Amino acid sequence: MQIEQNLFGADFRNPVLLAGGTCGFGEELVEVIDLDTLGGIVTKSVTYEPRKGNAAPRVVEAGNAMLNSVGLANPGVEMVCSQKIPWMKENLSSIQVFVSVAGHVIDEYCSVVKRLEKTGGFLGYELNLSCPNDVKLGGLPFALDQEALSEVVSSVRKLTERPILVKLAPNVPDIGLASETAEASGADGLTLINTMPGLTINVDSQEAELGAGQGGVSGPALRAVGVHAVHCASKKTTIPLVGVGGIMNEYDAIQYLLAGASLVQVGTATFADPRSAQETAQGIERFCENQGIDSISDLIGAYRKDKKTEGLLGGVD
Ligand code: RRO
Repeated sequence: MQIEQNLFGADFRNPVLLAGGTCGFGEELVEVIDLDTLGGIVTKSVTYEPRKGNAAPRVVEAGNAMLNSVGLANPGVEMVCSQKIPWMKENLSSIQVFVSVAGHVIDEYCSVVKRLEKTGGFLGYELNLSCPNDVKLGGLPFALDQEALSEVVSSVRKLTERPILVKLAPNVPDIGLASETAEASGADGLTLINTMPGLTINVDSQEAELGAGQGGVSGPALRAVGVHAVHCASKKTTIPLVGVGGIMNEYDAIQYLLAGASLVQVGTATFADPRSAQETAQGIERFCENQGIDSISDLIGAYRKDKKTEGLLGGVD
């Protein structure tokens, strides 16, 4: 049973990564899980200056979902280069690391990437163009504006030969179009999807439950949105897709693979059980063995090949 893949010029021992913003830089989790059992990790998004983040509470429950507004809290690129990357080099040398990059303006993305390029010691970048909680931005996240999306991706493309994943937002009119734009601008892969803007209100105080007011919805309630986004992107692009949103176990992950994702990320589930990603990876392997599937590549995009969905009702998605 072959669960390993070579993508972006690198070997992934299995298709499961920890999602950006849910595992820091790996240090907090190393005590609890064996990170070497994963395909890789995506770090917390890194900005040029350190950011304290938004007012507490930053996380609340929202039905079958979680609502967060962390507000991009991170130590800034200098500290990441001097402390976090050396730690990751030493402790995560056998898994693939993507550094997530965020910013208010295109120049900030470029400055962060230029600084990280000088340091090295990781595989590639995930450009976070879809954070719903960046209050100072004053405009739309880049992923919600085709022109801004294209400009930021092509600007960063000029600065690095490392693989660039572009993390897109669910709340766009046409995720297929956003995917095409990101690919045409130089993305090597797409991460679909970030959280969906949401709000919960305390009925006694009549105030928002989150300190920042609104936040981003993640967890099981987001899963079908994510699987659909991957499916739409897979019809419009040829680059590898990374599925994220509501993956709690191997069956959820396999839905993303069937829809066309080559890799998946586990995020919210890690908060409930730090071993979720590890167990999901083991579960995928077990599933394939039980089903007599020789290679993970037989699962990836298999939904598209399903004759039952072709030509029905004028093209059912
Ligand atoms: O830090 C956050 O509040 C945050 C980020 Br950067 C993101 O990309 N998605 C999200 O739900 N929260």
